[in-house]
Amino acid sequence: MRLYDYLPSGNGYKVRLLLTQLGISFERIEMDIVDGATRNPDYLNKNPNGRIPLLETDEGIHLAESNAILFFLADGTPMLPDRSLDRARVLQWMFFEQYSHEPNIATSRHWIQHLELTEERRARLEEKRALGHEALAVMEAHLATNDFFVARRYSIADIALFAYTHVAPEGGFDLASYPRVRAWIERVASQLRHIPITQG
Ligand SMILES: N[C@@H](CCC(=O)N[C@@H](CS)C(=O)NCC(=O)O)C(=O)O
Repeated sequence: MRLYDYLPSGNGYKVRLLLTQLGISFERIEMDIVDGATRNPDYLNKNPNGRIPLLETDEGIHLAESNAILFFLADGTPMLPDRSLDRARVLQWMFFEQYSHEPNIATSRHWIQHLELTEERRARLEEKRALGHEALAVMEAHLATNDFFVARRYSIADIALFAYTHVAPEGGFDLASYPRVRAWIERVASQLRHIPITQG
């Protein structure tokens, strides 16, 4: 199993974390995305969308999109519930993550940490800040009556949301007014075989 990855990426981290917690050994290939490493013809043959993470199985099959990779790897393990409604709820939270959370919180972090803050980006950051806080408020409300996102236990829905939530302050999001989100971050970080985002 091979994972095309980029260490600061939360999307890559989701897969690294799940592989580690499932005890699956893998080779990690670091791609310098800021330098355009995912846009060369060789890599585009593997993933025409030119992004990490990308999973390469021992049979040579390629699978892109972090949450699709989580779903594939977790199937048949305790990290993905069996009941169809619970599986749909996992997808519900993973689509929420990709539409309402990641484009605002992860993108702000990437721009602030790695890219030049042009006037245009500064203006768009303001908009992303408001939308990112809306997503955090949705999470805070759900966690008022739940310890985890689905089926009252740790699953890939938590991994998908944890990846960029726990580093949200690096994107300018103060988590002080989200005490339940902060308690959930602690719960996720205390799961067996947890690794930090900085660990390859
Ligand atoms: N929806 C995709 C997003 C993947 C993505 O945006 N990857 C970024 C790093 S987090 C990337 O590879 N960017 C490089 C580029 O766009 O050239 C997923 O969840 O995997």
